[in-house]
Amino acid sequence: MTTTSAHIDTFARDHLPPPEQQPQFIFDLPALQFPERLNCATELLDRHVAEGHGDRVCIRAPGGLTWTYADLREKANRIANVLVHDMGLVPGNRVLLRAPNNPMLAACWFAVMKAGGIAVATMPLLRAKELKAIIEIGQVTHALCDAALADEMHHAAMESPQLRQLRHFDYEGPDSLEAAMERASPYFDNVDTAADDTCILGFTSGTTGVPKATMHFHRDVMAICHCWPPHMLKATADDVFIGSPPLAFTFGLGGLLLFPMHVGASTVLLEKAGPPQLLDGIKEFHATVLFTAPTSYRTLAARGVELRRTPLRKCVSAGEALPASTRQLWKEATGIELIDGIGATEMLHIFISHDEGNARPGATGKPVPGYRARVIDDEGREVPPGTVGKLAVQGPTGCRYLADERQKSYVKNGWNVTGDAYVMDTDGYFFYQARTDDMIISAGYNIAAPEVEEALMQHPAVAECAVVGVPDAERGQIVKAFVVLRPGQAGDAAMVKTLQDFVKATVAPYKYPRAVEFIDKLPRTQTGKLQRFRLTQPAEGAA
Ligand code: 3UK
Repeated sequence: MTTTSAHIDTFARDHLPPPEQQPQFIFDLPALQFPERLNCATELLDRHVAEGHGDRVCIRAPGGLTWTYADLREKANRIANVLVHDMGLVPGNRVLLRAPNNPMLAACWFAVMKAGGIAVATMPLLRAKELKAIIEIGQVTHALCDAALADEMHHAAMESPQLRQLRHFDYEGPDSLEAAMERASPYFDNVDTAADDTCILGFTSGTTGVPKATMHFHRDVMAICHCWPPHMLKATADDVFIGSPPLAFTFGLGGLLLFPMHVGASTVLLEKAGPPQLLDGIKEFHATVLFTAPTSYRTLAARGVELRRTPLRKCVSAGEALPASTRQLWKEATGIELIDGIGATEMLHIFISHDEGNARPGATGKPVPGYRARVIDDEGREVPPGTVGKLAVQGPTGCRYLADERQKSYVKNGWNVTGDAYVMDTDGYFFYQARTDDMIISAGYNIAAPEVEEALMQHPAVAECAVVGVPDAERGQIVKAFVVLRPGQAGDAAMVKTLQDFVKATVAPYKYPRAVEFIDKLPRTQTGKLQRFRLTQPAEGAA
C-alpha cells in the first residue's frame, strides 16, 4: 500500500522493519476492507456523537464520575488542542502516557489519536530507569502524566533530552493540563491520518530481556475491533465492561476501552483493580463483562455467591494459560463459562479463542475469524494434529518491532511465531503447552511446565505454584516445583511427598517434580505473567 502519510515527524515510518521481514497481512473479512484514510478516534469516538448517541454513558469511575461519549470527545478535543497549540505536537510525534486506568488517561489516549500522534502508554509501576529506556527507544517528544505518578516521571524527564514537553493532570494549579484544557477550544478536526500511519508503540511486557516496541497502525486498532469482539465476545451497547489489565497493556486497551467503545457500550475504569476492587466495582456499576487474568478468577471464585447476584454474564481470561481446573472452578462458582483467548502485544490482541458455547477444557480455542494459525516444526513445516510444535499465526495485525533485530525471530516466512508450544487436535482446537522456553526436557521426555502446575494446583493445600527445569547431571534437567501453600499448611517433607504422589496420580508419573521448594509468593510481571526464569536465576535483579 502506498498512501500519503499524515506524519510530519517520520520517525515511525523510518523505523518500520524492512518489507521482507514483515509478516504477511491478510484482510479476508468484509469488515477489514479499510479506506486509505482512517483515524481510529473518528471511528471509535466522534462517530457515536455524529450518529446522535453523544449522551450515552461512555466511562464511569469510582467516586461518581460519569462521562458520556460527548463528554469524552470534548475532553479529548481540548487535550488535542493543548498538545498541538501549547505543546507544539506535530503528527507523528510520540506521546508518553502515564496514569493508572482512569478517565483522563482515556481522554489523553484519544487526544493523541486525534492529533495524529503516536501513543506510548506506560505501565503505572514503571520506575524512572524503565521510563527512560522507553523514551530513548521510542524517541518520545511529549508526555502527559497523572500527578499521582509524577515522581518517577520527573526523574526520567531530567535525564531524557529528547522529551520536550511534559504536562501533569489531576491536580490543582495554573500549569496543570486541566487548566490548559479550560483555555483550549472544545473543537478539533481530527488529523486525516493514513490507515497505515502508526498510532501506537506498544512495549512488550516481556518476561525476560530488553523491552521491544511494537508498532501498530490506525487500521490495526480497527481490525482488532472487527475480529475477536463480534465473533467471540458478542457484547452489545447495553453492556458495562470492567476489568484489571492496565490500558498500557494492549489486553486492557482493547478490553476496557476500544471494544466497549466500538459497540457504544460503557466501561468502568478502576485505578486499583485487585480482586476486592473488581468485586466492589461489579456490584456498584452492574458490570456485565469482565476482563482479567486466570489468577484473579481463582481468587474471585470464592465470592461466587455474591457474583451470582450481579448481572455479570461474560468473563474473559487472557495473558497466560487458563488451567482447565480454573475454568471448572469459575463455572461452578458463578455459572459462567469463561472465554479464554491468547493474544500478544505483537499481534495487538486476541487471535485464538472461543465463545461460551464452544469452550473445551484445556483448549484456547480456534483461530479468531480474520486470523489463521498452524503448528510448525523447527523448519517451519506444518506438523500433523496431535504433535507439539510452535504456534504460527497470520491475520490483519502482526509483528512490527521498531528497529529491532528480534523481528527476524518473531516473523519467519511471513508467519508470526509467538514463542508458544501448541498442539492442534483433529477438530482444529488449539491446546497451549508452554512457552517454547518453558518446555522441560528430562531424560529425553518433553514436559510442559504448565501441565505440571495445573496438576499441582488441583491439590487443596496448594494456593499457587510454578514449575521450572533445573540442570541435572544425570537427566539433563529435572522438574522442580515452587509451591505457595494455602494458609495453615506446613511445608515439610511429608508435604513434599504428598504433592509428588498427587502429581504422579494425576499426570504421567515421569512428569512429577523431583524437587519441591515452598515459597511465599511467585515472581510476576506487571501484566500478571509468571516469571519462571526468575526462579531459575533468583539472585539477579530480584525486586
Ligand atoms: C501468553 C497466553 C496461553 C503467550 C495479551 C491478550 O498477553 C498478552 O500479550 P503479551 O505480549 O504476552 C503474549 C504471550 O502471553 N498468553 C497470552 N494469553 C494466553 N498463553 N493462553 C492464553 N490465553 O505466551 C503469548 O505469546 O504480554 C493477551 C490480549 C492482548 C495481549 N497483549
